Amino acid sequence: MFEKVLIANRGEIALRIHRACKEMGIATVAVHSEADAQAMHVRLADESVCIGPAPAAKSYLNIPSIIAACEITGAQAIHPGYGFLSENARFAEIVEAHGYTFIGPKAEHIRLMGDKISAKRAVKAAGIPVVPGSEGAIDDEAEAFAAAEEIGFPVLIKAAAGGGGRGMKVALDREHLAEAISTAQSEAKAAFGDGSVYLERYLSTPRHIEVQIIADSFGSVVHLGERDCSLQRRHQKLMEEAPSPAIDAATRDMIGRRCTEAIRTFGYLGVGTVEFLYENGEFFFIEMNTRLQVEHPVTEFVTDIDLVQEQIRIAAGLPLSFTQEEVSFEGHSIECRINAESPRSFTPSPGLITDFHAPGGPGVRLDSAIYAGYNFPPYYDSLAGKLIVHGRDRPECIARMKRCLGEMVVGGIETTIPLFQDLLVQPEIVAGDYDIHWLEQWIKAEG
Ligand code: MV4
Repeated sequence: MFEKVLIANRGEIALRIHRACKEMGIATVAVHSEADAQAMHVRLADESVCIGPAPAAKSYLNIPSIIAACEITGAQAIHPGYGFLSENARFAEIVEAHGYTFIGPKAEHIRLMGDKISAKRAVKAAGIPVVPGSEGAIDDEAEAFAAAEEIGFPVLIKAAAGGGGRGMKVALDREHLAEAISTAQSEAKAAFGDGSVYLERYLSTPRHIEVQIIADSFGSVVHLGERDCSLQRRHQKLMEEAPSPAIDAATRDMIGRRCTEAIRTFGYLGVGTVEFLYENGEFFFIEMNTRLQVEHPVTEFVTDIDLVQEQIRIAAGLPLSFTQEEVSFEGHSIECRINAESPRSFTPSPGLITDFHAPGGPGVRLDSAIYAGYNFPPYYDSLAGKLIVHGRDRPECIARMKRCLGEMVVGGIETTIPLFQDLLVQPEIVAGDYDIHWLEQWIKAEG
């Protein structure tokens, strides 16, 4: 096992990784920007290294600085968290070339899944159901029209290098296809340096269901069930839950098996998330994420598995500490993302946190790096914390979340806490009856 791990991230996820390391007897190295000298991840780590100025491009994305921090401190492995360098295949290769271990999947799989066209081709060949669409990239208008006629309108044009909703265009009919394709291609070229696009049938009212998988270097691949991440605004998830209110045990077992069988054929290593749209009882693959995700705690609550400790074990060449047969799903879990934002306009609200009180009690977890007296910086994302609760069933879970939101105090800045208090009494939320558009429509209607 590693003796020292460098955490190439900040905020709540840096604390999450630090906690896993300490419980495994591993020393931690924090890296930080000049703006983050007072950040909690720096205070908790055993050692810290300043890696550059406030802008992420000069610090948390600064690969030479991070490698140098490893050399200076003698860390043996790097955990990238999520965001920043976590899905950068080149970074994973550089880490390994310098003799350190990248705590994550192999560079080849990060690269394969980073290109949405190659990802879709690979998972389809491995037996996972995908959204009907073009076979690969669209090169010219004739190809686009032929594919769209077969798929049927409306069609969605997606960028191969996009993902997470970036670089998508809807074409409602034939008349708008050519223009939508050329706009999508030039926008993709400008944004990602790769103008490749592909076509898919547009699913109008799906849910976003994602399956957590985990694989070790001995060929064990296990699924940990699904999360429902349909409640999002502008491709930013706000509330997630496990299990999905729309999925029963037999369906979970079916899609979970399809995912593990596919991932086994790849020789994949570490944690991964297979993302689906789910509509009228059918799953359609959209993307695979090759990182630990923000919403992983809801899976940890219902499975009682520590995903970060398992990631570290896998990277150290140890086997998974459980088999598929040993995984069971207990109760229900919900996560609310407490963002430093206005709860209505979602404008960022950085600044001095004057008061802070954490909710607690049975089945409650708060993953956060804020504290009273902390100046929440304007340079990074607005996630101030994740409030995650577990209950015996969904009603108990909702009641517990409401109770916790009422206890929690974050003074001096605006947060999304009041938004969740309004949301959790809506009949559709109470009933679990929502799709990927529900939240934005509700926000619009609420004004
Ligand atoms: C789609 C879709 C409808 N049909 N693909 C957006 C994020 C990216 N991961 C894929 N996305 C979508 N792909 C087809 N063929 C609708 C979306 C989508 C969406 C997906 C998941 C969660 C929220 C969403 C919000 C708007 C659109």
